[in-house]
Amino acid sequence: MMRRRRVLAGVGGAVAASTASTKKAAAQRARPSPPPPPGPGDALIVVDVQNDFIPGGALAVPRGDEVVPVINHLAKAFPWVVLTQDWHGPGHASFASSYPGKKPFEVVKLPYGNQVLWPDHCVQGTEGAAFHRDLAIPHAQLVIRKGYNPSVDSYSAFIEADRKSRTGLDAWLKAQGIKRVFCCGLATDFCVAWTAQDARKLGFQAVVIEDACRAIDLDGSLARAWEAMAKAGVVRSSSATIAV
Ligand code: VGL
Ligand code: ZN
Repeated sequence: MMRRRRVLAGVGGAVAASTASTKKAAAQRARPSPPPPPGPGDALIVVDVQNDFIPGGALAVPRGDEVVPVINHLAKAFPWVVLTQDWHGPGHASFASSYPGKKPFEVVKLPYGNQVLWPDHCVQGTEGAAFHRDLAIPHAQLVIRKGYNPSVDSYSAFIEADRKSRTGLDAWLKAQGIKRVFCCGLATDFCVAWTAQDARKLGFQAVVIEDACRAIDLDGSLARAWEAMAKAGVVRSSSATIAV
């Protein structure tokens, strides 16, 4: 019995070892290959790298400043670069200060659905709405401003929160023959996630460069955003996979 068990253990060990190596090979096969290098059909969308989303700003994203050098470098690989700018008027519908008794990060119901209320941020023409001073992408061709409709927010660079109004970005990208967008910037779980998902909805391939983003992560919003992006077919990638 003892002997038999020992033999079995020996066999089991061999099986375990071979299973481990098979598993390793399978993991290597299953590992998503890095996206092909950027070419003429690719655009980088740099989302909301604005002072108010940087530590010290009105709606600071933790470590938001760290994306700036990563994005500056990455942008050199892309023939097309779009910058987005959150651009609200004073008294905007997404500001807690617009509702007596409401505080930032509470949720209200607006005609188009639930709206998270934010501290006043990215008010048109203010220093908080300006791009981070170190953001350096001189070849960026387009700046898309969003959230300027007083009664409708817009996390997405494509479609406002009413899910109807368009910013025009879709048509511009298509006019340039762009088929794939790489998204980065602030914040991963709001404006980056919505932009990437709408890109898929509008027929583009979409990649999010994770280390070129930072998140707000409000009540699990980051995990939910990655789930939703995966479901929409957004590829999760890192700047290390993109040759500059
Ligand atoms: C954003 C909240 C409110 C963002 C913009 O850029 O992710 N988040 N406005
Ligand atoms: Zn905003």
